[in-house]
Amino acid sequence: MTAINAVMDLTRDGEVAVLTLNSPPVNALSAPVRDGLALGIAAAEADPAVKAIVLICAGRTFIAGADITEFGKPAVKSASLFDVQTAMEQSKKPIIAAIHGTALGGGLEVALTCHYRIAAASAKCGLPEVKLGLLPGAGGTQRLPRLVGPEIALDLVTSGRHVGAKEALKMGVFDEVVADDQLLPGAMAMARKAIAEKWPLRLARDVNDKVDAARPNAAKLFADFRAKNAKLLRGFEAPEANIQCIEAAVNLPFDEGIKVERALFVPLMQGLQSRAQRYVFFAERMAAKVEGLPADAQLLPVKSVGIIGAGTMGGGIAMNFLNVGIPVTIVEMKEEALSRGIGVIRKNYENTAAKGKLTAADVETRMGLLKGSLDLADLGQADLIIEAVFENMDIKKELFAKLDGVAKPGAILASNTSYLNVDEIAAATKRPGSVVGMHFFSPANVMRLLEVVNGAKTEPAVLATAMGIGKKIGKIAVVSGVCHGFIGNRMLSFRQQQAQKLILEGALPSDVDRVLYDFGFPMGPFQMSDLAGLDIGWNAATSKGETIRDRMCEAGMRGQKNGKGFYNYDAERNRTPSPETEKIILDYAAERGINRRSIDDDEILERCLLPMVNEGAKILEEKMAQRASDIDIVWLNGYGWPVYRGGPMFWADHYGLAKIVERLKHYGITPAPLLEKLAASGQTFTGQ
Ligand code: T1G
Repeated sequence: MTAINAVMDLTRDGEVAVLTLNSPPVNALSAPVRDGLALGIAAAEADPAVKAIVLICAGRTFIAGADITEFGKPAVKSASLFDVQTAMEQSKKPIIAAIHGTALGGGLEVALTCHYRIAAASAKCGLPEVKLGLLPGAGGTQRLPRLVGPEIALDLVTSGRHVGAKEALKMGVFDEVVADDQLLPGAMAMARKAIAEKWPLRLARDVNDKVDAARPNAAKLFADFRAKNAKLLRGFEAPEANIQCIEAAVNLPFDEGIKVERALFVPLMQGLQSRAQRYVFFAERMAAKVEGLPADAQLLPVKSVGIIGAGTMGGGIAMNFLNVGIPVTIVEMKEEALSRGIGVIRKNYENTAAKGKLTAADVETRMGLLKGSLDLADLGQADLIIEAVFENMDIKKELFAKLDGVAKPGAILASNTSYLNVDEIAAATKRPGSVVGMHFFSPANVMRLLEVVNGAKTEPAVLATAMGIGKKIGKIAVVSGVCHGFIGNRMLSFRQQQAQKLILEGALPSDVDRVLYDFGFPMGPFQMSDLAGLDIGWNAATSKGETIRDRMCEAGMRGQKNGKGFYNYDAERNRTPSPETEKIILDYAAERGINRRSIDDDEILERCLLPMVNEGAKILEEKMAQRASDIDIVWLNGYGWPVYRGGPMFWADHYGLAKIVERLKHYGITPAPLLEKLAASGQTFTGQ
């Protein structure tokens, strides 16, 4: 074996050279890796005894892409990826990529430059650059469509999705798929066959039949794709650039297409959207790190889960655990509620199966792990019990006191409360150390965010386990301290307050919704209220018309569900402004002597977002969030903040903290001390 450099070894087995790359954690294409590839290929080329080359990686995965940590930093002297690929394409010996784990981005682009590709059955591949606000900048937009055709290439580069080995084989990305433990033997066999049968030095760049065939209808193909995905890709810059690269692959010779790819890559790399999305990539991983807890903190076992409450939240929460094979006992007080709740879970799975994402057997497996009960005592063996009952402190305290007598020693007792004081709930038990908040977001089986509320007495192992089980069920878990509304809802309340003021002072609900929709939110606060239902938490018996919502409910408005709310809705749920609601707003403002005025979009946006940022600063000052990027992760994954804007704190940094201080004062809002301090010192929340 020859050590080519610190990360690349070359061994020779007969006429086959094996280049083994080993650069943890994911063999990303850092400078040493690029050098190792260039030198390794040169060495194998120079050895007359070598007739074929296998490129394989050690560790958890094949190359997972460019080294994102290098982006934005001064270039170091090393071989470029382009150099490596040129050397591969000029090789006189067939190069076979042996792929396991995930061949992503530049990693797949390296593999596409090889002559042949063999993969382990569990391997995946993809071009996820679009998720970083980029495009495959090493020929992926030109080679992939030549192998799989433009339609599939468009899907892969604009979604960034990972493709399993079987699908990749069918597409034509992989040439062979072998059992996981047969990857190297399979690659060696392929290499020997290539030598014996004198396989051609096939380059993806020369395979033009699929792009040639697509060219006559290219205009329609791309127009249809753009139209179909317009809503999904709204506001993003990278997807359109990716589409243009695939268009170039269809309409231009390879080398011309590469020039288009390069020309479109650079502005994305330098743009704020990609900086935001690369920041989010690392922020998501940082959120999992809990200060004061070792990364390998001892986790408590969670082999069975108890859920109290089979309503929308309880049922959704239960599905998360059933999905990963953890048995769930769900408890309700009445048989009718229990059966309904279990029926909704089954219906959800059946709907998923109808879309082909689950088999009927999967549904039965999941349902087989679910047990219903009317007796809390049935939770006596659960490792983790999560309550999802009515948001009332007395009810929760009474329940936790009962759980104290039911749960086994060491069981974790979690509350799904969305804003109540977890310490108060914990104090209702004799085991406050075992109590933690696990705030799921509705629909709990869909939304990725989980706020893990760290009580004053929550034990580290309990906190670590809540975070760990959150990751296991596919959530992005963020630690929050105990305060009203934790991180997300606490900030949201400030946006809601301003939105209510704005429609009294002169804006209409549709103005506020439009401004926030155009900013990138999926919908504005008033459309959201209609969707959720205006009568949530409203009580006809006690309602006295004190708020605009009271008056709307008293007028029989319930939002989208009865077609009348801040908007009127037709049978297809198309919405139009509601003159009745506008009158309620105008009368309400007149009664309070408010002289309405025209309010411009900039003011609407600032008054909705800057108070949230200000509250985020207070959350940081009070240490209710570990770091500014955690606040951003909460808003990105729980409230639809557009990922290409990085999150409220990242956005604030680029809006300008000094400007924010000045604007808050202009609106009569006192800036948080931390915000003033950072603004005065020219620092930022996120350091980005
Ligand atoms: N560069 C640098 N570090 C990376 C990395 C990368 N590409 N991918 C992962 N890491 C780190 C990550 O920060 C974490 O570090 C550790 O590896 C484990 O990751 C030219 C321009 C591969 C599916 O977008 O999707 O190629 O926290 O916790 O859940 O056209 O990482 O341990 O210190 O995520 O098992 C394209 C991004 C780049 C792939 C593994 N490639 N990575 O998931 O582990 S742009 C990507 C992932 C590009 C070319 C363009 C995932 C994963 P730490 P992890 P995981």
